[in-house]
Amino acid sequence: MTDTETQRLVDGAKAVLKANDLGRSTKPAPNLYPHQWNWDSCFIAIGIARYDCRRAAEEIRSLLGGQWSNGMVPQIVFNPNAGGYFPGPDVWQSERSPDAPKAMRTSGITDPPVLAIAVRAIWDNASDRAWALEFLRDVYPRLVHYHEFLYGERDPDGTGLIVVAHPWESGLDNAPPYLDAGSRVHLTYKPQYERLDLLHVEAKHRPTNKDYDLFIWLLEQMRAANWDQRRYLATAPLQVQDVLFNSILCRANRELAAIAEILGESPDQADEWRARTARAINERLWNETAGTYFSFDRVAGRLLEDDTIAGFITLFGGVPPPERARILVERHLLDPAAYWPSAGYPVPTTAMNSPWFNPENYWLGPVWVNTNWMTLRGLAEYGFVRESDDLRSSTLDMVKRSGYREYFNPVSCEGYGTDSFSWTAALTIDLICSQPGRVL
Ligand code: 2M8
Repeated sequence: MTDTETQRLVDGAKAVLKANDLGRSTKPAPNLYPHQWNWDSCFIAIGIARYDCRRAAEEIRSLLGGQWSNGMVPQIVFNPNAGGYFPGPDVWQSERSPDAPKAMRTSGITDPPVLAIAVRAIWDNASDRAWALEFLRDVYPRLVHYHEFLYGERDPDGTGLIVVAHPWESGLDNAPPYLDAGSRVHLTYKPQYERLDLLHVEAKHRPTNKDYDLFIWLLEQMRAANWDQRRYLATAPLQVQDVLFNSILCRANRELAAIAEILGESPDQADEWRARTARAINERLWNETAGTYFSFDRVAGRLLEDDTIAGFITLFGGVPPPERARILVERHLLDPAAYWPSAGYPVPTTAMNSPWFNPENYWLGPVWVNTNWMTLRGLAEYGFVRESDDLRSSTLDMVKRSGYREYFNPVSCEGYGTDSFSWTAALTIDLICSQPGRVL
């Protein structure tokens, strides 16, 4: 890509983020997602930190404004000035829980825990060290509290494997493991609701009505328990010890330990959490025959052997020993029939040779910039530098060709979902800046 093309990509990305700016937070997209989402804001902050650390810090402070008193950082912090999203605050009714914040309304579940990773990125980019230290000091106890929530309330076996209780908590809502585990959930009634997402995106690119029935029915079960995590988990019909979520948590613990050291606090707890979760992923989620990691269905008591991108996110988490990393990369990631199309765009979110694969539908196959971003960082850290560089180039090329779309066809590169998608824009900036010798 020429310097002019790269500059155009950066300018376009900044324009998307500016247009989606709500003041102290950024909505993921202009119409489809008008509130603040947890992991979206973390990726957004990582991109914005490349040119405006104070604004990136505001993004995080705004998200933490929605933190519950039990430590949970919710998946959505609702913007009181926006409607048009289903399920909105009146459906979630977070106020049923004494733990929910009083000043604002949020959803009642969490999201993949990218938070400490974003905070660390702000520190790494800040030139005003005194200001950055103040920022770390301010948010650090709340990051610890969030991780205490995950280990205290979402690790019923005490193994270090956190349970995801709703497909929306996984971030990969209709990915095969959730449709698989979801197919065993018996919906005791048909929930009544009206979808709004289909006003903005074609149905064939979004989850099905059947998937939404599961999403809403589960929401209603959790709401009936007044968002009491322990009470709900005791009989929860969907419980997944998710590879992607737990791998991100390993990475977040590593960054949390680094933040602790910067602040002169003890890193021991974060280190112990990281080691515990990494050990459990290696002991319980690795499948020797397949040569990859799978999520575990805690209700059915079995691995969800659906081949998805989640296995590669373990690299970002620093989870696999070198020998397993080599198997993951050489046998799976670089397989042209599965994840690395010879004339196309890696990395499809579901293997192309999986029966679930659909190149146009949401998390069932399209390429997403955030999963590529995590995968290529993991690759570089495990020494697969050329593959990481190639993945960065193809990801940027994809955005250059099709715009700041939500997701992309791995073969044709066609963009789907919403346009002007914030994390695509933000991580495009970060990918450009992470090239050697490149500053904005
Ligand atoms: C998508 O999920 C939301 C529910 O959280 C939705 O479909 O309404 C997912 O891609 C999720 O990972 C993402 O955080 C969210 C906002 O971009 O959209």
